[in-house]
Amino acid sequence: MAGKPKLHYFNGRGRMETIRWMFAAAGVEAEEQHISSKADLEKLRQDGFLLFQQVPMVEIDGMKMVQSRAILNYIAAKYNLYGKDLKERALIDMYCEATMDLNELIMMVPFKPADTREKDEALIIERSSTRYFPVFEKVLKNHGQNYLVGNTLSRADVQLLETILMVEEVKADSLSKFPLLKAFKERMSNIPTIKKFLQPGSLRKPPTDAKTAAEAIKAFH
Ligand code: GSN
Repeated sequence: MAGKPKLHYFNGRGRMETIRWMFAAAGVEAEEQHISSKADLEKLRQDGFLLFQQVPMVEIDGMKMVQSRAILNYIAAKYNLYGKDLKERALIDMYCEATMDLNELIMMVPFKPADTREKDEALIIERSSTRYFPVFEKVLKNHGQNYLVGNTLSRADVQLLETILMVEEVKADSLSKFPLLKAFKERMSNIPTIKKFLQPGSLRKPPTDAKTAAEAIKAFH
């Protein structure tokens, strides 16, 4: 049997967190090799393991994969989280790109100057409540299924749940006007593989604090 996928990244969420989520949702156990200094990153580069000199990098199936989207595409396709045909995949891609736009807004906040925090958070609240959540609420209503696409779990569900939880960390009652999304969140959080990931002891990382952000900046800049 092939070994566990190995995730190379700093010990924080960043661009690896969605990959951690995707493995967890697929029920695949992964292991982590943390980059905690410039020397750790330099070693991976010297060894020729980083195609574009960047992480995330995931060792999987004999490959050293980089580019977070490429990695997610591979995991989703491998573990049947990517729809049953091209049109389902197209929808899944649109939903995922949208959640990623929102996710990225949140992901970057700890790396910005502290004095813009209020403005950054206001934008997240505005974008989620006026641009993204109303659309997903409508998708759930019109589609009438437990999942966003088709009638089975896809990466779109996983990525939306991840991002909902991130928005709630900014504003706890963010779903108050979105009953179907609230029910979606409960349903998804209770899928056994996901439930396990949400419990302590999983590879899930806490929100990036100033100390973790400073460590990442030191390693990557
Ligand atoms: O999605 C991706 O994996 C790439 N398009 C971007 C990867 C990236 O920016 N990696 C950063 C660290 S994680 N933060 O976003 C990185 O490796 N920076 C060092 C560098 O020399 O670019």
